[in-house]
Amino acid sequence: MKIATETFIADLEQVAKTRSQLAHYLTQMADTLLVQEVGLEREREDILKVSENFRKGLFRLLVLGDMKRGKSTLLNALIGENILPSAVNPCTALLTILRYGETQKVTVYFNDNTPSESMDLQTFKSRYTIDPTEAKRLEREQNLAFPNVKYAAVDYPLPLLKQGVEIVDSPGLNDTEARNELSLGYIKNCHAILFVLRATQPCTLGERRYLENYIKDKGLTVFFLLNGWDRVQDSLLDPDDPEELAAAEEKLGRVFQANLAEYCQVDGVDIYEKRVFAISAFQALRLRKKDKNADLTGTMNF
Ligand SMILES: Nc1nc2c(ncn2[C@@H]2O[C@H](COP(=O)(O)OP(=O)(O)OP(=O)(O)O)[C@@H](O)[C@H]2O)c(=O)[nH]1
Ligand SMILES: [Mg+2]
Repeated sequence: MKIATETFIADLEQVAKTRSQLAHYLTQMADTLLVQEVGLEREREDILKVSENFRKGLFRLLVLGDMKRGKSTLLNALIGENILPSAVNPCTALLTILRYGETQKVTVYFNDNTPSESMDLQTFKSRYTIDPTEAKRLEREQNLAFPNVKYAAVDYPLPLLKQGVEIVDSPGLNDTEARNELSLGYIKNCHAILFVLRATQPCTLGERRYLENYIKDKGLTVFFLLNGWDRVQDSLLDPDDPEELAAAEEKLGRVFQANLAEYCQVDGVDIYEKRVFAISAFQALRLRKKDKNADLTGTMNF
């Protein structure tokens, strides 16, 4: 599969056009309901709301996954810059919305009466990421890192975002219900989910629990990204043995298939191939940092 930045953006333009047409048809439908006075006021309001969303052309993509699966790295690779904090060390602690803005800045919004606060990316990275020891302590105490923060919004002048795409990075899911609520509660505001798993640690108990409790039968569009597929080779006794690599990849593929197949059924049709991708966000980011328009073929669908 070829993920060329140019065609991706052209596709999004097409999506924007179709959405605007749909908005027009829906408004017509709502008008018809009004004229006919058929007592469907609530339905009419819903139709108008959907129409308004279509008109705004917003497409919101939420990146979910357990801690340290490479969510932030993946987003950085997608946009081709190291915008979001991603590392072995600092953990994403806030829901972070990446959206279009002429000038690059971060705004932090609070859920109490504190006025929103703007800052540059560097300040944001240093002030609002937490180290893993801190993350573990908060998890034990069932506390949030920044309880009065609603979310952060990163404005960035990227063509991809100009089409109305918003990409949402989320703190890693874990056993802290309060923190999961933050990420999972946001699901309903999003059009599609990228669920990031670690290739070399297929479907942990925690991950199966999130899928079962929050994703199953919710009518969501979920793509599963088996990230860090490059690590499969590193985990071999002989990393240069192509047969050992092929056998390991096949075995992993079977385990993921067994766990994820049930989430890739639409109206009884199996769309596993269209929903599950083995990737290396790390390699993709490396390529994109060298060349903005790099062809990421080698980093997708190993
Ligand atoms: N080898 C390899 N390492 C990766 C890959 N993707 C991410 N990593 C590394 O994994 C570590 C964690 O990546 P992050 O992007 O911070 O992970 P995250 O899911 O955002 O982490 P939290 O926000 O703490 O939940 C970093 O050191 C990345 O460099 C990959 O595809 N391959
Ligand atoms: Mg992160």
